[in-house]
This record gives sequence, C-alpha cells and structure tokens, in this order.
Amino acid sequence: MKKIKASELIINPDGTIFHLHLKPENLAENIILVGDPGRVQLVSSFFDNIECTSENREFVSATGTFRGKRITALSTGIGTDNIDIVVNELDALVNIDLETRTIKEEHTALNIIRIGTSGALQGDIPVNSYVASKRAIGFDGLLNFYAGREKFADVDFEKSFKEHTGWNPLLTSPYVVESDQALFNKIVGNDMVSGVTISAPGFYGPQGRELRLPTVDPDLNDKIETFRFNGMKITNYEMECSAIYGLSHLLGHHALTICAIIANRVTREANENYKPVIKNLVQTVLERIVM
Ligand code: R1P
Repeated sequence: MKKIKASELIINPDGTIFHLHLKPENLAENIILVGDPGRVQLVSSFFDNIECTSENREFVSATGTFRGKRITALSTGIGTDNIDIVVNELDALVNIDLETRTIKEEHTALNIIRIGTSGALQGDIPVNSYVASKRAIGFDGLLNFYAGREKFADVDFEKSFKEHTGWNPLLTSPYVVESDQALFNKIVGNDMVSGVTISAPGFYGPQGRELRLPTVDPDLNDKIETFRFNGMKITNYEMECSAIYGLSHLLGHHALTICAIIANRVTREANENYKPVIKNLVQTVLERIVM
C-alpha cells in the first residue's frame, strides 16, 4: 500500500498532526468549527466534561461530551486557506493511519458544523437572525486546485451568476458547493433562514468594503443582491463556508454552516454586541446534534 511521505503529511514528535496538534484519539466525529479561538471556550462551556484540549497558532480545540455525546470544538481562524489545513488534517486524523502513513480501508465520515458570524446581503434578513447555508459560492478559488470538483459543480448556476454580475475575468472563477442534506435537515429549523452564502477571500475589497482603496467593481454587491436563480437568492457573506463544503464533499464528510447575522450590508445596520446571539446559536446547534 502507498505510504504518504513525511513531507506531505507532517506528524509532530509527540504524534500529533502538524497544525491542529491533535492525535486521532483526541477527535470526536461531531465537530463544531468556529473562526475565533475564543469561541472554543464558549462551545465547551456547555459540555458535561472536557476530555482534552489543544492549542497551536489559531487552532484551539476542546473535546468533551454534551449530554453524553462526544463533540470536538475547534477554531479555524479566518479564511479558506486555513480551512484547507483544518479539513485535510481532520480527515487525515480519521482516514489515514498516522503510524503506517497509509489510507485506511474503512472510511470515517465526520459531521462538521461551522458556527460563524456573517453580513447579510438582502435587506429583509435582519441583524441577529441566523442563516444556514444551503449552498455556498466560493470567491476564494481554493477548490479549483483539487481534481474532481467538476463532478458536483452547478455549471448553470455559475454561468448565470457570472453573466448577471459581468464577472471580471481578473477575479478567480466562483464555484458553487452544497451543504450536506441530511445534516441540514437535522440541524436547521424554522428559526433560521435557508440561504446561499458567498465565501470571500478577504474582509474588505473582496466583500465590497471601500476604506481608502476602491474596488474593481463597486456595483458588485448590488448585482449580487438582485441575482436570482431557480428561486434562489444570495443571502450573506462570510469567509470559510465554500471551502468547508467543497473539501468535505470531496473527502466524504458531512458539512453545514450556520451564521449569526451581525451586520446588514444593504440596510447598513450592525450589532457590535453580538455575543449573546452567538451563544444562543451554539446552544441551539448542540441541542439539535444530540436530538
Ligand atoms: C471576519 O471578521 C471573520 O468573521 C466571520 C468571517 O467568516 C471571518 O472568519 O466568521 P467567524 O466569526 O466565524 O470568524
């Protein structure tokens, strides 16, 4: 069987995986991803007990149980480049034997739920509401580096979106990916908006924010707001969902993203004191995981 070389899969001297600093036994099959390392403590504050913790760079984790079910809370930091590390290393922890460096015969599928913050792109999505991403549009280009993504691309959606926005060819071609249907049905309730989320490769220009630098297309957010495809409209911006969905799909994991809306880019409203809104979302998701 093919051995994965040390340069391709780096294992630390203590047996933990390179960036996440986790051993296979430290990881639960139900994983809550948060961007902010400080939110790991918020998630684990609901746990019955904490079994282990880890910390390296922006990757902080805590594994424990919530009402008897084993859950890992893990921070990703910001951006899809970090998600490339997180999802590949999570997958390696369960689907690669780190000692023999070979791919395991039996595949383990993880449930990966991102709980994040986001900006709404429709005037009727209020600040403090929750948007569950039914699908995501990656402005980041990460998935274009992986073979096989064309198998699940919604080419018509992508073409229609590019036509509607007059997509600037200097920008990376956007890719469309879906959440896991079963996980979506289990976790998403009528207290959440089902949406289409854009994951942007930056917070300012890539989301149409102009401070001192103008963007190449100052009307892009207006065009995004008016885009419609088979009854779908684009609901929100954040920075990780597309890569989580795309890599999870390619690697055989179940993924879902739910974000608290902390700003509305159309009405220009924002809630700077959004922590209780996130806390409520964390509790809601944990309760639905164990249902
Ligand atoms: C930007 O401020 C960060 O906040 C959003 C974006 O996706 C980006 O990571 O999500 P988190 O609150 O989960 O980090």
